[in-house]
Amino acid sequence: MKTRLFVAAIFLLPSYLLQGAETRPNILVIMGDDLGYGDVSCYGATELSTPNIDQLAREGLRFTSGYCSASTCTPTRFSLLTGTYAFRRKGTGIAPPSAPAVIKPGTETVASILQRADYETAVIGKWHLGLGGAGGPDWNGDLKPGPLEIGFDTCFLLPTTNDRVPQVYVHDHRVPNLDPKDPLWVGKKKPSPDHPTGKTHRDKLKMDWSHGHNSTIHNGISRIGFYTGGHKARFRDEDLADKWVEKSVEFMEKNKNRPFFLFFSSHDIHVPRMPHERFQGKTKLGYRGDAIVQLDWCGGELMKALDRLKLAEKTLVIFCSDNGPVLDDGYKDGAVEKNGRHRAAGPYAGGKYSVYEGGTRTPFITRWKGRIQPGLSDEMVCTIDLSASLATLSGQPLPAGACLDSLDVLGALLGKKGARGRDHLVQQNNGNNGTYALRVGEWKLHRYDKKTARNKVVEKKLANTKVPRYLLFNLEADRRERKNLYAEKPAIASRLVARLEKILADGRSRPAK
Ligand code: NG6
Ligand code: CA
Repeated sequence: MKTRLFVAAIFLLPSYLLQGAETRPNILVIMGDDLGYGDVSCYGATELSTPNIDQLAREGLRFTSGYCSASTCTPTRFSLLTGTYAFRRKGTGIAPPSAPAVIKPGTETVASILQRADYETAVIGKWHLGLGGAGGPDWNGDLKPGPLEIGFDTCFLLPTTNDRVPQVYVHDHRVPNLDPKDPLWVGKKKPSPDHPTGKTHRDKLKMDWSHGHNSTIHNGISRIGFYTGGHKARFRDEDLADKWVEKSVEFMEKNKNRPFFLFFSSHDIHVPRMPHERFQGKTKLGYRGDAIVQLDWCGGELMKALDRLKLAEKTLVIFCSDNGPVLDDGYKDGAVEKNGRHRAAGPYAGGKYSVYEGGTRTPFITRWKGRIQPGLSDEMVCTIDLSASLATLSGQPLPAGACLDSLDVLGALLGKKGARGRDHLVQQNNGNNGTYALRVGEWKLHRYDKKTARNKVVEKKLANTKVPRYLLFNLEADRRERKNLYAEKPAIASRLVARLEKILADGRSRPAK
C-alpha cells in the first residue's frame, strides 16, 4: 500500500466539479503516433473506417482545433508531460536510440501532479524520451532515470521508436527476459564487418527501406542504429499492439478501485508499419491503413475494459496524436502508392515535420460518460494543456515555476458552456531549431530562423524548400495556408511577430499569477 498522503484540496476545485461524487476520475490518455487529422473516419476519412474512435467521438466531445505542440514525437511528448514548450529546452528534438532521459528527475510532470493527488500512474507503449543518466541507457542494468523518476508508478515501454534499435520492452527499470549470457549492445557503428544490415542484406528484407533505416536487421526489417544480443528479450513488431492492450487492461483491473492515470502511448501508425497478421490487408491503403485499424481496435479494447470494470462513468478519456501524418517515412510499405483519395491531414496542408496546420492539428476527443455532453467543439486545446487542466481536475495546485506553457482549459475539455480554450498556441516542428508558428484566433504566423524547411503537402515526397523568415495566413479564409498576407496585413503581422517574440523571450506563456 502507498504511504503517500492525499490532501483533498476541495477548495481548489472549480464549482462545476463539486457536484457529484467523482471529483477525481480516472484519466486515460490514448495517443496515436503520426496519426493525422484526416486519418480517422469521424474526422472525415472515407477510405477506411475507425468504428471505435468514432464511437468515442459520438459519446464525447470532438475538437476541430485540438493540437499537439510539435510536429515530431519527442518534443510533443516532452511538452505533454512537462507542460512546457520543448523549444525552451535543449535536447528535446527527435531522440536517438541511446539518448539519456530528456526530462530530468525533479521536473514537474502531469504524472507527478496526479501522483500527488494519489493517482496510480502508468505509461504503457512508446516512450521516446530517453532513458538513463548523462551516459545514456545501461541496457543490461538499471534503466534510470526514466518514467519512474518523473511521476510514473510503473511503465511498460517501447523505449525509443519501433524504427530505432533495440526492439525490446522495458518494464519499470529493466529489459524483461534479458539473458545475461546474451547481453544487449547498442551503438552507432557497425559492431563487426560481417554484421548484416539493410544495405548488405537488402534482398532478404521483409520490408524494404526508402531512406535511412538501413542498419541492424530485426524481424526482417532494418532499423536506425546498430545492436546485438538480447535475442530472448526481442519483440515481434506484429505483437506490439496486443502487448500494450494486455498490459493496460491488467493495470486498469489492478487499480479499478482507485483513481488511475494511464498514458496509453501507441506506436501506431509510426514506421515500420507492421500490424498484426489479423489486421494486414484490412484496408485498401496498405499497412498504413491497416495500422490505423489496429489502433482503432486498441481503443475499442480499452473502452470494453472500462465498461467491463464499470469505470466508463468514472474515467475521462482523452484521445490525441503526437504529430501529423507522413506517408513515406523511410520504408516502402505502399503508403504512397495505395493512398488513393485518402487525405491523411484532412483539409490541412503540411504534416509531420511542418508547422502548417497538418503538422500539429490532429484528432482530439474527450469522453467522460455522464459528465461530458457529447458534441463538437471549436475551442483551441493542446496536449500541452493536460498538466494545468488535470491539476485543476485533481485539485492540485500548480507550482508557479512549473508547466510554463500549460493553460488550464479544463472547462473546454469537459465542454462546459461558455468555457474557452486557448487564445493562442505556438507550434513547432522539432527541438529548438528555430521553426515556429503562432496561431491567434483566425491568424497564423510562421517564423523560420533557417532558410529551408520540410513543409506543405503530405501526399508528396517531402523535401526541404526555401522559406522566407515570416509568412502570415488567415485560417478562416485559407485553411490550407496558401496565400501569404504578410506584406498585405502589416499591422496584424507585426502584432503576431511581437507576440511570438514575447512568448519566446518571457520563457513562459502561463501567467505566473
Ligand atoms: C526521422 C526518421 C523517421 C522517424 C522520425 C521520428 C529517417 C530518415 N527518418 O529521423 O523515420 O523515425 O525521425 O519520428 O531516419 S517520430 O514520430 O518519432 O518523431
Ligand atoms: Ca510521431
